[in-house]
Amino acid sequence: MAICLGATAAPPPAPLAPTPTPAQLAWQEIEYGMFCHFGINTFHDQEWTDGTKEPETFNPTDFSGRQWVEVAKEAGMKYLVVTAKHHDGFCTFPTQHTDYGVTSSPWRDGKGDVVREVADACHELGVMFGFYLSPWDRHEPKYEDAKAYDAYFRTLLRHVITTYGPVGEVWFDGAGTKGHVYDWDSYYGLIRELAPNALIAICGPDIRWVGNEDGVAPDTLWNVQERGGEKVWHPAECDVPIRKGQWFFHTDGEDKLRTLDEMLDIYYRSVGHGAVLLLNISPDRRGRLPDSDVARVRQLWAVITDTFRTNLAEGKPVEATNVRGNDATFGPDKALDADPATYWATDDEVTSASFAVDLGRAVTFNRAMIQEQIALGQRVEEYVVEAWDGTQWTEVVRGTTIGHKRLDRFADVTATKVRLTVAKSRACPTIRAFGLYHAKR
Ligand code: FUL
Repeated sequence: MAICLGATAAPPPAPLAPTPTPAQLAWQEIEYGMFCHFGINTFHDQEWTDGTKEPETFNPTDFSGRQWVEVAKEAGMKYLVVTAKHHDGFCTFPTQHTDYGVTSSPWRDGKGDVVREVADACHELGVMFGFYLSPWDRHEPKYEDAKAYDAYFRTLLRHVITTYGPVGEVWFDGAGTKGHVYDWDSYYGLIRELAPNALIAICGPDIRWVGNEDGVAPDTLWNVQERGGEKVWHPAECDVPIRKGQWFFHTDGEDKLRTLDEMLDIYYRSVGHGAVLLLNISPDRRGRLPDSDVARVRQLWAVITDTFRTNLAEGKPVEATNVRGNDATFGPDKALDADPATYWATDDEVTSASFAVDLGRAVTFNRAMIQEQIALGQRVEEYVVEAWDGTQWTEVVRGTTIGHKRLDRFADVTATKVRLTVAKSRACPTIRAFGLYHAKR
């Protein structure tokens, strides 16, 4: 059925609560970041040291935090999270509050500062800066006294935020903390006071852990979660090391480096499932990202940009079974333009609807991309993509949630028309983008 669009102005759909905060929305938009685990462990071939390794052993030979950020930027990553302190308690930034850190090391005569160089490069190159500060501390004697440790931890938090900000993300790891009671609310309160736009991740209210270290989000992924009987927007981050099982550098780790195909699979199953990907690359004993890992992330980004360069559906004629208020503002062509602000929407009572794109000729594709306008809340529960083979519609792919972005992979399909159906939705769908692509890999 074709819809004749009138000139009446329809109001936009009411947001479906809960919705993301502006900071969450901006973070979901950037999709992809770099994690860097670097500290005393780097020099001991260990994932976790116990807080007794001598600070003298920390001595990178050719440190460049800037190189990390440059690689991140070149390889499509829009934020970087650096370990300011891991479970061993070793501070990679100078502080008078402990002598267990870079100041006691021979590196740059005790005047080096990992976090400074990374943060400065981030700010200069426009990469969002984030830091990891481990609550669990195996070195600090105050750890035995929960209250005293809370005060120590807040002091470090305050120092890092005020010295190196603006901060986009604070990463609180839950590992090792069983049995210890932290005054989380006081940590959150301090962050909100000093860095109101910073997102608190993992053990925190703004970003949730996806639940594994494989870089994979489940097929059905809701941003909305139940927390203490309340529905909240709590988007998922997929943190994964590029070398299997190794967050820190190991001298024999090169054979653990994931292949390009494995990395592509991770990308499609994290970003492509509506989550954010935080990919760890461990700086080596030089204090630089290993050449092989750098080559891998560059390859990955080259394939991604090549694949998604040309949207074969962009600007094509399209008809929908329903358009909100018959208003062109919400027409299905709004899902086929490159404008992130516009979207196709239906009338409030219509929670199942389709649009069909006329490709004008037989076009071959093997990837589909769908985005919801999540500023208005996450809605779609089931969708179908079908192709017209000249006689009938055949299903190409069927899925559940979409969220910020859904990417689907399938074998080559050649069709003259393609149809997107939202089969089930929690409220009228708001589809921001739809794309078809032909990937070579
Ligand atoms: C885990 C930690 O124990 C690992 O060492 C690493 O920091 C990873 C990101 O989180 O819980």
